[in-house]
Amino acid sequence: KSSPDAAPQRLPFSTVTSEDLDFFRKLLPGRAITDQDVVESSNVDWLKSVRGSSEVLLRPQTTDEVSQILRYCNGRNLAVNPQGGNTGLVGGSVPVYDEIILSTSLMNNIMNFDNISGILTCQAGCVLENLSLYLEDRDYIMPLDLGAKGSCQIGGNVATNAGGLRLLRYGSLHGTVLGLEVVLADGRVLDCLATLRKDNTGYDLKQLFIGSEGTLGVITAVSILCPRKPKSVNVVFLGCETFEQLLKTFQLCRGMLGEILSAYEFLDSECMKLLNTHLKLPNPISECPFYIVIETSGSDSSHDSQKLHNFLEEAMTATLVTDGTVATEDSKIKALWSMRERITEALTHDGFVYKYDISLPVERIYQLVTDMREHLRGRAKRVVGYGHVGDGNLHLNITSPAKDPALLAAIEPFVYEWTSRFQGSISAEHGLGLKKRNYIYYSKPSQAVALMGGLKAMLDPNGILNPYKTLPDNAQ
Ligand code: FAD
Ligand code: 2HG
Ligand code: ZN
Repeated sequence: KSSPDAAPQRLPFSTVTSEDLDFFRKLLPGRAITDQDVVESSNVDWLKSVRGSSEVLLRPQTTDEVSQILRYCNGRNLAVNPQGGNTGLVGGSVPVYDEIILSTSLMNNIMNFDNISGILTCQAGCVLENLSLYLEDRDYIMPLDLGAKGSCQIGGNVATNAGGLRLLRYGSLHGTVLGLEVVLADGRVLDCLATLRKDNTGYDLKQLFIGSEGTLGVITAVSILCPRKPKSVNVVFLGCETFEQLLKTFQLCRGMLGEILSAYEFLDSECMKLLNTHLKLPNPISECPFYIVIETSGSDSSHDSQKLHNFLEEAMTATLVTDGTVATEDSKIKALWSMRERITEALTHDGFVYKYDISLPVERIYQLVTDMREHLRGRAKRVVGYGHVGDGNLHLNITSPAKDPALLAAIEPFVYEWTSRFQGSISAEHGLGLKKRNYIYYSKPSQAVALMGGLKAMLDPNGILNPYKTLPDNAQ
């Protein structure tokens, strides 16, 4: 019996022939790439932790081209790896063997924006930050925001059901995505690109593809409900002594800021050291064991600052927080957000990173970090905790000078068993990809996994779409 971490066996897909290349080159003139220098960057993930050996990168521009590619590959039994901005953190976005990489990067047209309803319809390859800039000019914003915004694409966001920094306020993509266009494995185009807020005509098929990580279909277009751009935004960076105080501050802040609260994020002092050391970002306040980033977004700056002022006064008087700074102008807001958004980047400079993305009842999230530190007793270089407190989502990262199998054996399955004991999820927002696929049973019963396997078999009977990902090896 192989260990859950063992590399999967290559499944019996065909390999690409010169006839196949002729077909792709004719279909996509100049956009069927075989130059290995170019293909190489699409074979490696953002973390540089997994590497495939694909020799072909396809760059379609239209849904019809995606449809023709998949119909052909399905007929030839060629495996395909859908790829957006390649910022995924679980090894799902790059091939494992020689799967053809189907990149959505050239599918970057905005198709429509309705400035009464706030509904945006665009191709899947639009970069999140470009969509944000487009909307800001029209007094709207995207309902999601994340540190990878400059590279990740809306199709990749939907395919992973990315959470990010605004989920607390605007909810998950399962709520904000109103419609999808998806090309199925055999090339059929499923047009569920509705722009309606309400639609109960039968099963809500688009939901199946949100978070399916490229295993059920290629998302080619998205319609999404966007909130109005807030007229007033404030960001507060606070320090506190204990995680218990951080949670009490959260409760206080929910009560006192109410509808204007748009983010409640945290980092611990180990994260601060990473930011100082590797990115030379100075601590904006005095040293504390825990730091909180609070954002408010509202429509009346005097009302918002009054509320914020009252909250801060109360938090200080109750000695829940020990220090803090407030930003209202853009450049300082950005600087404070960097302290939270750039931790993932800072970690990559610290050595080999073991990354965990855990959902737990919120009062438990930091206990996992302290238990892990105690459990590892100095065997790791660093054990850091940060994340989306408001969503009960901890990012636990453990670094070591180099890849260390003994350390990994100490972390896993401890981390998964701990999470499962408290009914948590072993992947809150990053998905399962290649790296976490075999741990799905810690968070899902076998009947649920079997049903997932059944859906996969129905939609992609030859299993050509993103093989070795999401589903455990015994359900591929
Ligand atoms: P890719 O990485 O290219 O792909 C991700 C998965 O989706 C793969 O399985 C791929 O096969 C599939 N896929 C991509 N496009 C399509 C498509 N059109 N159709 C079907 N399948 C497709 N995630 C969060 O949830 N919250 C965060 O706060 C967050 N912050 C991040 C910060 C940084 C610095 C980085 C590097 C990553 C972060 N992520 C976060 C992880 C990641 O999920 C997101 O960056 C993003 O959602 C991935 O989008 P992408 O376009 O890069 O997709
Ligand atoms: C974040 O919230 C991302 O910053 C990345 O989800 C988390 O790198 C990580 O562990
Ligand atoms: Zn996150």
